[in-house]
Amino acid sequence: MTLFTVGHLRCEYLENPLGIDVTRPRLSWRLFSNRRGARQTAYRIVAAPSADDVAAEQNLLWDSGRVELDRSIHVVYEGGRLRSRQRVFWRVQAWDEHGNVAVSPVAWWEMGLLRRSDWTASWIGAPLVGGRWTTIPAPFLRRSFTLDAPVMQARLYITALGLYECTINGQRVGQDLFTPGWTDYRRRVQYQVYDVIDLLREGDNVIGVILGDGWYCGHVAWAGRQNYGDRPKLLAQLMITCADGSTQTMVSNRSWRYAFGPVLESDMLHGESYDARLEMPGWNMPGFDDSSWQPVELFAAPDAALVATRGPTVRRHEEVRPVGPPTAFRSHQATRWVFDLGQNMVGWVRLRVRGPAGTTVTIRHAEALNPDGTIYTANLRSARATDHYTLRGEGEESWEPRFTFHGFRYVELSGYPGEPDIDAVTGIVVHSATPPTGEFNCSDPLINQLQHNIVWGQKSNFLDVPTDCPQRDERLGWTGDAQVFIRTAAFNMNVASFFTKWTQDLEDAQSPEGAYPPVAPLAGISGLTDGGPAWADAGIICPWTIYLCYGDARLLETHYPSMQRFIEYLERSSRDFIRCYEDYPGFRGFGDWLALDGSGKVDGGTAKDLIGTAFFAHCARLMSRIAAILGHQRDAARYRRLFERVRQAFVTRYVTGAGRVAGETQTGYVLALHFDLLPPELRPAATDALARDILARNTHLSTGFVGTPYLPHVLTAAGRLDLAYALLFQQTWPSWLYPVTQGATTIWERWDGWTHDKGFQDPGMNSFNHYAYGAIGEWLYATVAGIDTDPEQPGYRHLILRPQPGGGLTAARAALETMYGRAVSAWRIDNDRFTWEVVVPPNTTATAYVPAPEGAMVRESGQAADEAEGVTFVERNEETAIYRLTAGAYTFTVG
Ligand code: RAM
Repeated sequence: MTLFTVGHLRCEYLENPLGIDVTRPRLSWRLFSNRRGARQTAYRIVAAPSADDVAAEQNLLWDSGRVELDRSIHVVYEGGRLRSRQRVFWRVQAWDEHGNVAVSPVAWWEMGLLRRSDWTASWIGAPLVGGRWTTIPAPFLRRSFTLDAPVMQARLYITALGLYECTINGQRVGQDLFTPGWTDYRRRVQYQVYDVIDLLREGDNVIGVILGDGWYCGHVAWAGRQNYGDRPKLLAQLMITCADGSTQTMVSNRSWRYAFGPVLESDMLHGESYDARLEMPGWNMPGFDDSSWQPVELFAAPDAALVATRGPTVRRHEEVRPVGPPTAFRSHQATRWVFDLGQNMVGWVRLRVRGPAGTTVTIRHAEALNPDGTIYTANLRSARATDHYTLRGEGEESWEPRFTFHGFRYVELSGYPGEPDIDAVTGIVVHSATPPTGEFNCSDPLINQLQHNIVWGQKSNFLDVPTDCPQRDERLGWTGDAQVFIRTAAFNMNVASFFTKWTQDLEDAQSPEGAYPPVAPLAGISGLTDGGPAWADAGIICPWTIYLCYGDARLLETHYPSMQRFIEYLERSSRDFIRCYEDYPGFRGFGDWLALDGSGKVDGGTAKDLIGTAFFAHCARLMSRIAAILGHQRDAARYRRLFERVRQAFVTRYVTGAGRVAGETQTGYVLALHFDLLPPELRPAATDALARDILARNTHLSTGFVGTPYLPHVLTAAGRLDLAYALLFQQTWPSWLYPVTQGATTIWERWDGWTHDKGFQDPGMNSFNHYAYGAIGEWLYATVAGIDTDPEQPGYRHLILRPQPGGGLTAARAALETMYGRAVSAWRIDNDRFTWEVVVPPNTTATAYVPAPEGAMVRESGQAADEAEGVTFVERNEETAIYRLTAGAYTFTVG
């Protein structure tokens, strides 16, 4: 008998989360077994106030009893009502299909501060405010306090309007960056919770905080400063229990003092200036004389909800070293040293320098080089992206900024004393800590580089919110871009909690009329409240995608009323079901953004009303499915009817009897086909027209942000896999591989961001790190390698394993950490023999499509596939043999 174990316990996607405010948290676990057919038949969860209680099964807060279900994800806690600060320990027993039982290790979660009245701290800060375009130095805040007994338990509840970096007795609290994260601070402010017991000691202690402007009052996009408020403010509450049973709460209040120190300015877009001569050694340690510091100011609490952090915080990840020594550009003014890090990235550099006190080193950042090798910064627009470090003048100095980030591959130092060596600069990569889940590779090095670029586009733009780009004066949570990329993102990394947080930002940004905006969080950068077709629709597409990939029905439930308001808004604002009709008085959308379809327009030649109506139909249909999932059958029927009507309106308006779609653009055909808007008999003609257009352009796509993501899927579904691969392998622009052939290390915003003939595209809008076109990634995973979800059993409860080799590839492999465990699909072709290794995670099943021409023998681990354990023959057609698989590892061979 093979053993199985149960583990990987998660609460709301997180391992032992400290400080959540979900009052009915969901619990998930995994079964581990190599046995074919391993599955859960029953579970029992017990929860108690301590790990010992859980082990002894006493004082239970909840005993689910034995539940005869195979469910192992998102099981809702149904114990007693959870209080602020309560910690709950839990474990699960699981029974497998043979009746064996396994017991998990004990896990826990801890509640944050659930009521406003739990906060006794006050909002504090310094008096300087700066202006719309003028920055201020970062205030340093401190407070000392004494503990009369050893500490038993200590929690810090902390947030800011702006950014905070907190230390206790000189040691940094936690590893999170850019906390408390970006929300619409007028509505919602997140707080963080830390266990700080190891930082405290009996006797004198000091808590010290540096405040940064961040998104709250620093520059956001092109809007200047102070978009949410005038200056940074802190709210902190340290709650301590001592060994003698006494409790002490140390809060931010009038007794704190502030001073300005070495951080002269710090702005997310423009950079940080630091004068090490102004450091205040020991400022965050006991014994420091703060008599010259001033009492802080007190501020009224903002009229916003204080909520626990939902998403993963931003963390440091890898470090990147220059690929070689810097190139020197000497002039009479200064010598500029240009380093190449070899990778377009997001974060900052750690500077190493030695020299006289008062010397200022200027650090500039760029994504590209001019032909003469100097840095190209025109595409940063007004973002200065420049750090300054002024030396203390003592030995080797090492410095990193703390409240800014840059998007760059090249670093320019000027004012550097002497000649910098290669170690003068190290790139520090930061992004939201979304755990990596996916791997994709294949036999073609250019495609592997494309996958690399997609992943780096994701790392670079998942910085608390999904941004369009990380370098210029923009860096906004563009809804269209997020919608386009979310599915790919969910392959590469676990983005469930990242999007749980951001879909709330989206709802917070919904207009009173029901429209979703072009960017979330709202940042006051445009008067637009409606993002228009394919942008606003993120409000439905994103929660739906998280449901598909993680089985998260609660996210749908949470946003259901908001999504309903959106659909009603579309119904009201369309005319005869045509959305964004020609003389529509509101915003008609961004069109097929950045399509190079020969129309010469930035939004492509596909009519906005056509795009609008297609997405209206798509969202109505998704809503009908969502309503059914949530058990709202009447709504489901109503949205289904709505879908039918919009589809009818689409056909009447845009489709000829010969299957031509108005405007004859690729995107028009792609939307009509992908959203299933055409009468079945017209699909072949529409597919032919699409294929003809692609060939007429010498096998090039002409799609922009809207059409591109669906294009390969449409071709695959229509039996034109050959053409999908031909486009994938196309190396001249517009194509995915063109930037790769030009040495790109991330995804470009534009198909022609740089070309031999024209050089750089319009610097007004030319990012080299924009993930939207990286949406091809989902096709690589799902079609080339062959791992896909089944909407009927989401979260990879049932997997669709369907590799579709082509394009001359001889091998491809994908692996994916699903909620249930690791899935693998890896195929190779040698000497006409097809070998396919798959892994189906425990407690899941799969449908496997083995590419096998009629008559070819399909084997699994050497024997006839139909006879293999765990394999059930389903059906066969000319090209494929279809099997149903239980959990386990399999090796299929054909030929
Ligand atoms: C650009 C952004 C984004 C796009 C919008 C319409 O400014 O970079 O990618 O969604 O425009």
